[in-house]
Amino acid sequence: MSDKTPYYITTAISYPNGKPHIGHAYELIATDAMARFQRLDDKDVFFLTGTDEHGQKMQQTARAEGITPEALAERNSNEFREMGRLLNASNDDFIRTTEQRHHEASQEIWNRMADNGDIYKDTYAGWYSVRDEAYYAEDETAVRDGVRYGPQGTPVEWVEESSYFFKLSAYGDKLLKHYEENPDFIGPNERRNEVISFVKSGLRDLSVSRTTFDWGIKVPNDPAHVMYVWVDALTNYITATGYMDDPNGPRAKYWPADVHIIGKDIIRFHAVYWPAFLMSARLPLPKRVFAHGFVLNNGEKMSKSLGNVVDPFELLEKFGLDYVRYYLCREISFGQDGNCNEQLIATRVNADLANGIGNLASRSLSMIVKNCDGIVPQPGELTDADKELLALADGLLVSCREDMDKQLIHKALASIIGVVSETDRYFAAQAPWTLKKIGNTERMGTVLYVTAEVVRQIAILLQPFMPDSSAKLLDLVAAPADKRDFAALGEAGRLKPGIVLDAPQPVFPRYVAPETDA
Ligand code: ME8
Repeated sequence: MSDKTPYYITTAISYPNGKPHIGHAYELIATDAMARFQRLDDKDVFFLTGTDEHGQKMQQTARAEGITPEALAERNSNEFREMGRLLNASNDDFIRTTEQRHHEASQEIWNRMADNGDIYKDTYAGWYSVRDEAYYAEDETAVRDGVRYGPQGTPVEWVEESSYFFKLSAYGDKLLKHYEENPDFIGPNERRNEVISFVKSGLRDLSVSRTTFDWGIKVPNDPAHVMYVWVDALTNYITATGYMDDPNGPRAKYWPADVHIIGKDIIRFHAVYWPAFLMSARLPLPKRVFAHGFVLNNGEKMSKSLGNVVDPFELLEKFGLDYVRYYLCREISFGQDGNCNEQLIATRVNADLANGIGNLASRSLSMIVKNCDGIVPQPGELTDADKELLALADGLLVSCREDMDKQLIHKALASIIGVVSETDRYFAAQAPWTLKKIGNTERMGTVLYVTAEVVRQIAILLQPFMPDSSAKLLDLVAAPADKRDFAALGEAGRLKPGIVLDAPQPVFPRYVAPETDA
């Protein structure tokens, strides 16, 4: 058994009623960067993603396409899996809610909630949004042009049927107490405040089964009912750990999850319903739920009718994976909405990568190759400037860890890139080319050594965000395979004088937009 600390991180599971879009790609990339960061930081990581395949939306889409929901789910779930492969996602499992293991876990959690006296049968009458798969109170809806819409702008329909209910109303105070005692349970703060005021406004019991369609997990002992898709969907996080089946099983150590990464539109399900279900089933609660913002184009929601949809697959073709990963993690403040389009990506990657770390690595390492026979020089006595720069690089891990623990991935990246800028300034001020000209080869060697050492550390820290390009950067400084994790940062893994470097190959080429026939 591993003596590393377990760390469990999840994305939301996506509805496979269509192909993956940029929002799905964004969530997976960001969560992957967090999972990779923790792995490099010596945690025993379990990273889960998958597809949410039941519910009325799936059934309706399948009907419109003239295929079965099974076939729709199978086809699009494969698209999501393929997207994960193209994005270099390092998830340890991919769950599909149509799997047997998940049916069993969902029925188990249902039985536990029922055993606790929290499930009763009645009749539901109210508004339902199929697009959100959500029930809304009348005062959360509004009529425009004769159509009634829910709070997320999706149409709602009147539903009236026999239904099981979950006694959510009994959990308001318990939830508020939990938020109070665990201030980090919901992030960012805007979402925490939103959830608290929603709970304070009073919770009504939740309809948790449907009889007017059958594409779902059957309610135990009452097969005329299928579970409300969110009861089943949220349970996926625990299904994958096998915790309910065997609390000592091989993956049970991962429950409770360290963090669920989700979008802001589904915070209510994760921060209200999910903890209430778990309290009722007497299961431990996840430690944190963090909601990211939406990916927009010039501040506008992407939509087919506006013609402003940014397709993640096209971006990958144009820019290559690591530029897309970098852009999304760096430019959009995680937790806020942000923009994504080709112009913005080009500007950002050229500034930070081609002109930034790429240029720095190539200038400093090619000087070692040309002037030191490719041998990493032995540094002479360090000046204050050298020491200050090394201290900056050595200090990055602590600040990045703090940021990543709060899911502030953009902030961690900004501070890494900040050290690149400092190193650029150092390199320009120390001017090793002048030192060469005046014959001070020892000082030149020291400056090149210090710069290459910072490049090494930057490359290690960039791995979670750009795994392939960072590996190439680490090849350039001949970092051994077992010296690429965070234990090799700082003093412990210092670049070894005397090792031989090859002529640097460009890792971050400048992006030039292809000519268009305008
Ligand atoms: O909500 N920008 O699935 P989903 C950023 N099945 N994120 C976005 C986005 C955008 N433009 N659009 C969607 C579901 N997302 C449920 C989840 S979890 C137990 C069940 C995010 O396919 C969205 O917020 O509609 C969610 O976190 C994820 O993509 C999947 O959305």
